[in-house]
Amino acid sequence: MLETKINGVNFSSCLMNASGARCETYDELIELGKSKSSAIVSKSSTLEFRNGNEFPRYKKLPFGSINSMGIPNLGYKKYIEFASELKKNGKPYIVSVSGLSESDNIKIIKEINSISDIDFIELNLSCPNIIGKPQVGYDFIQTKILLEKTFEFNKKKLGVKLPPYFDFVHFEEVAKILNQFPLSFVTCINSIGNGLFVDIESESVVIKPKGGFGGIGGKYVKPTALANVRKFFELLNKNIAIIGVGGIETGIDVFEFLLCGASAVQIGTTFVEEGAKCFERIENELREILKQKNYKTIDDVIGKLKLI
Ligand code: RRO
Repeated sequence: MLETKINGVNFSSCLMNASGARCETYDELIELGKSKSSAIVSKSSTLEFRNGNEFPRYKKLPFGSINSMGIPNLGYKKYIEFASELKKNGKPYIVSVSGLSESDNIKIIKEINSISDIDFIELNLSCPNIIGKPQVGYDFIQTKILLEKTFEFNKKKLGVKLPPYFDFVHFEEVAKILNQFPLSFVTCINSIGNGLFVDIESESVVIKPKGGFGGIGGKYVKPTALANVRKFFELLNKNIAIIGVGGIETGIDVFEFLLCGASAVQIGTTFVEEGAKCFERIENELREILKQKNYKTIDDVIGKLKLI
């Protein structure tokens, strides 16, 4: 009932973790393997190990979260090394790549191309938290050049993780670029970059890096995430699947993303706060709402949002 397929690869359900949430260490990835997440998505990886930004760098907020992690990760070689063990779970293994430069991205993607136990690359074009580095996805020329260089050699199934867009002209410009490449999927959205939360009691910011500015996730971003999924569903070639992320807490939230055109969804803030049991709970809630509405499979729901 909840199975989905992305570029010929079967997923036992449409629910998986979002990159960044509890997926940095070997133990966290093994736990994802044992959970009901239908895939294992790694933390965004860079050429070398990174400690990330200063603490505190993540804070739960009343309706979501703010983070400025700064890509703490083990370095891409470790996520390659873990692949054969992680594949024993039989789930797709998706390695997120967020090189600090175009040449870093190309080098990492080249190496992953020869690793058969990695099913997909999720190329992150949207990390908002590296000081002095703009989000690649907001620079359309740089995005196009990176994808051109990647697909000169890339044979691995590859998707891109996008920042949120807010303007119809920007959606059209980005979609025109993405449609030129054999992408397996787009994941939208990454956190809304450079939000600010104020703690009234201490009269201060709540995270240390970048003067308190950080990526906003959770309920705050759900309408923006749904809008991005919907717009890209309208504009992208039908062979590019859409993975929705942003503020999913319940099965009803997933149902909304499916209606807007997502073939799968990823869970970030809720997974951080609730742990791996969230996948089973949300799966059960989704099954319940599909039953109530007499849907047999999620394919009957995907993209069927009605206009009034
Ligand atoms: O590590 C981070 O600071 C981070 C990344 Br790579 C990302 O893509 N999105 C985010 O909210 N934080």
